[in-house]
Amino acid sequence: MLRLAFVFSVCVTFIFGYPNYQQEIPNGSKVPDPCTNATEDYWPMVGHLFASRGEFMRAQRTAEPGDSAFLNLFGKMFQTNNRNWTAICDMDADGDGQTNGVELGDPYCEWTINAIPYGPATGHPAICEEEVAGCLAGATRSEICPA
Ligand SMILES: [Ca+2]
Repeated sequence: MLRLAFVFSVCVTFIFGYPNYQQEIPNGSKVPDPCTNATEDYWPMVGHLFASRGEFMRAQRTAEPGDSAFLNLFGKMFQTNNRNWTAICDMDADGDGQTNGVELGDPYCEWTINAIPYGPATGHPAICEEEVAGCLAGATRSEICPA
């Protein structure tokens, strides 16, 4: 019975774990999807290469072991810094010249969990909306957005 409860909790964590990450960054559930440019079209899995859970799950089925998270540059930065928003707010994951804080609506890096962000998210922290010179490899719209 104890084993069954453990398996259940692991499954629940796996299925529902990612939305919890949204709560650990400002505007985590309302990051604009730069691939569609549609108003109120969001990229809920901000730290991953795929916007939707469906795309993510499909990719995981064919992933090599150790490559199943499909983290983008922001996700890797978030993970490397122990999911600490304050530590990465002033950084620029995609290299577009806008800090993560500016893109996620916390330009002064004052946001804390459960607080209302300073403003709305204006961009995706791992995808260069404008492909400027500083964009890092793996951060441009053409590299990440499905054709
Ligand atoms: Ca940026």
